[in-house]
Amino acid sequence: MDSATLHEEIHSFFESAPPLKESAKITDKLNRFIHFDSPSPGKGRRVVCVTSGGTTVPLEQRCVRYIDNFSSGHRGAASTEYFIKAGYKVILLYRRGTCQPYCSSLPEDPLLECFELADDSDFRVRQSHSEAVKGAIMNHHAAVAGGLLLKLPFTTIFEYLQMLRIIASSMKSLEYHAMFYLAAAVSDFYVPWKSMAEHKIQSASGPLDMRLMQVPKMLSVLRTEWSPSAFCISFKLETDSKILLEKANMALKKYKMHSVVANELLTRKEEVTVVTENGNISVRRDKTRPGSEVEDPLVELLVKKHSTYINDAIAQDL
Ligand code: 9Z3
Repeated sequence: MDSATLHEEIHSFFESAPPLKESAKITDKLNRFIHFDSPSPGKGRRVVCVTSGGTTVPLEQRCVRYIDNFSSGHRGAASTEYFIKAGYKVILLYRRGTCQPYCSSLPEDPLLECFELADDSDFRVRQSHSEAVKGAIMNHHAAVAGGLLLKLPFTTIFEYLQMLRIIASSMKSLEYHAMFYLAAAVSDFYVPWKSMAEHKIQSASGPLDMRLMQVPKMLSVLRTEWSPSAFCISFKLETDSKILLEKANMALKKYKMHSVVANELLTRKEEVTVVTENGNISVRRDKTRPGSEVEDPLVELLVKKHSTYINDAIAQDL
């Protein structure tokens, strides 16, 4: 596809999308977070936008049904913790209801399982969960109060791409210190808002025949226009290992990514392959350490690559 057609498709995607609620408030939050809300603000501070969870594609404007993309949000939540540990400020663009940073040791329904009634009018943390709850609250509080974590939720593909565009524009001025870590599972197909049924589609009308349009690939405009100096990592998910690396390599070249993290659905928590221009690097979870996560060595590797990228950019500027 030539660049004029892609731009036209992107333009029409955003033109026809329902307006993003509170976009001015989001922009304001982002600008404060990126430039001010930190004990040591400034251009040298590294900021990463981590995207996490799957986008939905509504089938009706007053949405009753939608198509969903698989992602628990674990990759994004765990990676956020490791980026913060490495000194980054993290903008976490996450799907509502998916895994959150610092919550992995809490039960699935924390409110009901972590607390118990003390008497008729009061409640307390259950003894068995008190360490986990304390740890989660302290870590989360330290990250937010220290100006290191800003969480922004999305649900639909429209919200996700509109928010990604706003975030990228806000991060543009950070130049090489910005990073995008695009772990969200993004829909490839969608129903344009204007051709979408307003009300619930009726089953009495017989089998449903629906045409889905292709979501324009925004990765290349993110790289070339929205935030052209940022270090960009995208993810490639496949269920067939035979095509995974080839597809990741294609994405690397087509969208000019700095690395593509290739993962297979079934083994994604054990190993990933970081595909780069200079070859592939396999990254595995350290099985000898109980509770270790593949995101730990993955983020470590990407942080090193980002450092090299920044140093090269500074050397070129001199
Ligand atoms: C991934 O590949 C993520 O690693 C997972 C993480 C979604 C598998 P979980 O959230 O899983 O921990 O359960 N994300 C990217 C998937 C994606 O949609 N990539 C696009 C593609 O493959 C490119 S942007 O075409």
